Amino acid sequence: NGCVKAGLRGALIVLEGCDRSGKSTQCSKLVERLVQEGRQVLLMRFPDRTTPIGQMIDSYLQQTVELDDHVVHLLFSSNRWEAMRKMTELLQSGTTIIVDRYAYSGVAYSAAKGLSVDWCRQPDVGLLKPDKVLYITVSPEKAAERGQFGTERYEKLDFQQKVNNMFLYLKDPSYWQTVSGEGSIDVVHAEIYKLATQTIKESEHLPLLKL
Ligand code: DGP
Ligand code: NA
Ligand code: NA
Repeated sequence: NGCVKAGLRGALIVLEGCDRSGKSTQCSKLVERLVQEGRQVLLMRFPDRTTPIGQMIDSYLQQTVELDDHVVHLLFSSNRWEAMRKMTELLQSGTTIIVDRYAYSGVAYSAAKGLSVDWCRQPDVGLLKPDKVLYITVSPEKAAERGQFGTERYEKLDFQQKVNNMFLYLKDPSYWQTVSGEGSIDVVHAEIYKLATQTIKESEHLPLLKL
């Protein structure tokens, strides 16, 4: 029934989307349900603002410091790299990891500022490759209606439109699936739950890959 089985690895499942797409709500709901079912599951998010690098990123996002766009890009990537050893061990020991944002946010947000996509991809080469990316789409107008938009750097309608376009450009149909985030929380959850449980099942015998 999907509970812990000896020797099987966990799946790496990433939720991506623009700000206010409902990603974080959906990540929590998904993890809560999988845990209730008795599965070995962990929720992670990037940026992880708790590490020293994450604290620099947090200051940048809260607009209390200014940093060069390249520097910020490398900090976000470093923040993912510092979690790789732990993530690899967890996956190999059978824990599924649900991740709120990953390297695709890294490229989408930095390339939306005008940095080259090729340059942006390089620091993330070698990170663990997700088994599935679930891209939650909400029109930027709808996202902006959801409140609190505009308190952090990047949370502006025209910039979010650029980010959304970059995500669509980066989307790799071989392991990405798009989920409409415009329905009710429960409707969106049902779709994400279905795709996530399929992915857990399909990944258990596959090798871990790298970006
Ligand atoms: P969140 O805590 O998920 O709302 O993310 C904070 C903000 O940081 C959000 O606007 C998206 C942006 N972001 C997340 N990851 C990256 C990244 O790797 N690079 C850049 N430039 N921005 C990112
Ligand atoms: Na945000
Ligand atoms: Na969020």
